[in-house]
Formats: sequence, C-alpha cells, structure tokens
Amino acid sequence: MTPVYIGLGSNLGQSQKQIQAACRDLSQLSETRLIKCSSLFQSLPMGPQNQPNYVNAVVLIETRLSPDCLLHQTQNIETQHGRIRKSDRWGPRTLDLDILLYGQQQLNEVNLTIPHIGMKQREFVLYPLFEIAPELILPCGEKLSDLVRACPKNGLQIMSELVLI
Ligand code: ROI
Repeated sequence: MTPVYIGLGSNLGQSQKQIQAACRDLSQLSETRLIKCSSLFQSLPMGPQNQPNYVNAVVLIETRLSPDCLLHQTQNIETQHGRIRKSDRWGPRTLDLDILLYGQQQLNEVNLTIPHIGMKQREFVLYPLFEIAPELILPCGEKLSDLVRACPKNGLQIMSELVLI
C-alpha cells in the first residue's frame, strides 16, 4: 500500500457536502482505504476573484492503485459530482480532486505531475496537509513545516470537522 495525499476543493453548489461525499467515495475505491481527513477550511479564491470562496480539505489514503489508475478514479468521482471541465482553467468548480503526493514518487506525465505542481505555494493545500501530516518531508527533501511557515494564510479559516456522509 502506498500513502497518497489528495487535495479537495469546491466553490459551487453545496461545497461542504460535495467534499464530504467525495471523501466517502475515495474510501470506497477498490484496493484503497481512507486513513485521515483534515478539517474543512474556507479559503479565498486563488485566480479570478469574481467567484465564491472555496471549501478545501486534504485526506490521506493508502492504495494499491497505480497513479494513473487513481487519477482515472478521481476524475470519475469529479464527474459524478457534476464537474464539467471547461476551458477557463481557473473558474469555479463543484469538485476538484488533486493527487498531491504519491508516496515518495516524482512523476512528470502529460496529464499527471506529482508532487502536484502548485502545492508548495497554496495555503489551502499546505495548512490542511500540515494538520494531518506535521512531520511530512516532500520527495525533494523539503520539510512541510518550512513550507507552511513561508506561506501566508491569506484569510484561510478552519470551518469544521470533516464528517463522512
Ligand atoms: N482557490 C482556492 N482557494 N481553493 C481551490 O481549491 C482552488 N482551486 C483552483 C483555483 C481556481 C486555482 N483556485 C482555488 O483550481
């Protein structure tokens, strides 16, 4: 089993419920178990500002699925939750699932980069991740705690516990 961290985000519809239901969906994937969930956080939109605030969280799963297979499964979950992929890359979305870290692997494929390309600068990824993995060291050797210290909170707030629904 490989430990995998997944970032979740939503700013359309019932965001909190979308994220909680997506965690349940992740926990039900084959050859996979859900190990830990961060709190739900509210964050200001990164990118265009004329969109609602986001709800974000990070979970830890353990899985035997390959990175590509897991990507396929996370995209299925996004689609089941009404995600429509539009050309405006940074527009609002009902559900976004990002594979942040897959064990210590580094991958550079056309449709999958691991560690996730933007994670080191994103407060809505780093703080929830730090909540569930304070001792984490990234494959590049950087300590998560150092990245968190260098990353402004930018209005990020804890909303509530993440409860599976
Ligand atoms: N902004 C926040 N705060 N949270 C997200 O999950 C998020 N996801 C995105 C973009 C549009 C970059 N902005 C975001 O994809």
